[in-house]
Amino acid sequence: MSQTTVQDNDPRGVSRRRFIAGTSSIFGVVALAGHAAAAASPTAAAADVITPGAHVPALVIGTGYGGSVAALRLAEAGVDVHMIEMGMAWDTPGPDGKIFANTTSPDQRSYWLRTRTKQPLSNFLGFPIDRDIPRYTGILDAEEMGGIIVYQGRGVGGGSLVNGGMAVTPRRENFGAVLPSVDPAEMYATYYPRANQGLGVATVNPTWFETAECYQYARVGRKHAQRSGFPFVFVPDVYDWGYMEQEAAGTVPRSALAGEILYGNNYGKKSLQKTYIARARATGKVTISPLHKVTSVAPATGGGYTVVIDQIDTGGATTATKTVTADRVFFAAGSVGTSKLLVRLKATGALPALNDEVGKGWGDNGNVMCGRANHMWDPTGKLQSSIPCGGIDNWAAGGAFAEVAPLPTGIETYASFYLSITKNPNRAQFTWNPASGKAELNWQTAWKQPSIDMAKTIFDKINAKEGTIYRTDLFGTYKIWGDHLTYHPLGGAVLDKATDNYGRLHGYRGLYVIDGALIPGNTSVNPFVTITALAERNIERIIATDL
Ligand code: FAE
Repeated sequence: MSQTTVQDNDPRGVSRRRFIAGTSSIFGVVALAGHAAAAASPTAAAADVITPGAHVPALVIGTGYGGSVAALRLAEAGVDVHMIEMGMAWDTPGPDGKIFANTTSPDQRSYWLRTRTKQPLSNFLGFPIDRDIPRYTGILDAEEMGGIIVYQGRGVGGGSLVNGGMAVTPRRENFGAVLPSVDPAEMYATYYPRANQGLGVATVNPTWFETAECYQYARVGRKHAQRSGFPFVFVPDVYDWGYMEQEAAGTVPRSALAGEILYGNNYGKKSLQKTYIARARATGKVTISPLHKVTSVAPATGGGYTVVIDQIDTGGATTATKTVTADRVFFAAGSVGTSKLLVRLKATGALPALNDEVGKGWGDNGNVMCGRANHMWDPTGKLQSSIPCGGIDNWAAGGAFAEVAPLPTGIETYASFYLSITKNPNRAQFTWNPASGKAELNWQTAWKQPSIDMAKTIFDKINAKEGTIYRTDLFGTYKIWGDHLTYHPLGGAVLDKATDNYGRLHGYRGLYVIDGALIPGNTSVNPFVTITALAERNIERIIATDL
């Protein structure tokens, strides 16, 4: 049963005028100290940074999909919003003239506070490919959570900075298992279309696809899928497909065709910085503090919440600790970030009335990777677009949806590579460990076995048909399955369990979850369109009834 006790912190006690009152005067211009000044934008970001003692009508923790939707819609409704983001602004070019590092040459910009890269594909031809890098607040976090490495984007834009942009709406017949308490009719009529439009989702031009050199790998993937009787589907993306065609024609600087993806994309991808966040900033009512990390949220005397924030430098050290107040707080720190915060705040007495569902229902979207070694007459191409555009749909029969993914090494590898999303039933839980002072996740590596079995329903059959074998050199020596990681963390503050059916946290009025933590572990396809659509649905209701 959900606990529904409500603490005496109802922001409805705060007058509507105060809630909607401007905050721009409160956010004075402060210079970022030390390294942070060089990392963040010297202009907009520095001017926006939150000051100690500030009062904020709506504070959003995190700038990924959920946070960006909340910020835009609140601002459009007249509410001043401040977004707190632990990562960098990613709006200033480095010494090479580019904002983001290339996948083939990782540098300090590539990883979040690591001294060595942690590449998802750790080996090539059996040899380890990780290398030393300077420790820095880089863009990709490879967070080691015991039995699994959870990859996440860090910076203004969250996961949209590092992801493949694959923007997939689940098949309607699968939606009931994805979000059982949500009416599919309203999602498919209103919120999925709104999300797709807001994100700028589109599909590759099928005519261009047939001859594009950079999609030879996808055409080989399609041929092999179809010869084994599996449907191949085009997968929409937020990449600017017209730009990619120009990249191929050699008329613009290359981005997808230069292998950019995991460490950011310098040109063609429509990350949130170019869509929701740009629109939110354009309202004049949204400000952002990069390199700021929320560490505590607790009821404030007199209503609203006290929020404690560490400002950090690009070495990860705290340079200032700021305490501010907010009438409403939106947790949008991503599935892992939101879950860890809530579990800690409940256990350590800051938010004791959160219910026992907090931390539960976490899943990895069934992610598992593998490669296949093709025959010499099936080359996959030296030039590969880093943006996948197709997948193999065996969800109904075998519980797997496999992206035909690139292996943009710049050389012919004769390899086909796949990221499968599977119907893995295992769910993990975050709990607070007072001894280590950390929220821990009890996922176990062996829990990936169902995912491997489901992916094999596709690839065993293709290998048998084609007379090919699995690659064993990409994740170690003689290791077929990339079963140690996920790109798609989901759950930990599940909708209608830890929260009500619109993301309002049980136990506290004015606290909301609005990110991937709401989704119970699996979306049957890549998750960000569903995260965005659910956020659109929930914020519409919250604005209509709570403000
Ligand atoms: P998210 O985008 O993770 O944003 C959370 C933000 O909160 C981050 O910017 C954090 O730095 C920040 N944060 C965390 N804790 C704090 C704190 N305490 N204080 C301040 N800020 C904090 O959350 N999905 C797809 O649908 N298609 C794809 O093609 C795809 N490819 C992917 C490839 C990679 C390599 C990765 C890592 C992910 C991929 N994903 C993909 C997953 C997708 O990016 C992810 O589901 C969403 O970004 C999650 O959105 P949220 O709003 O939940």
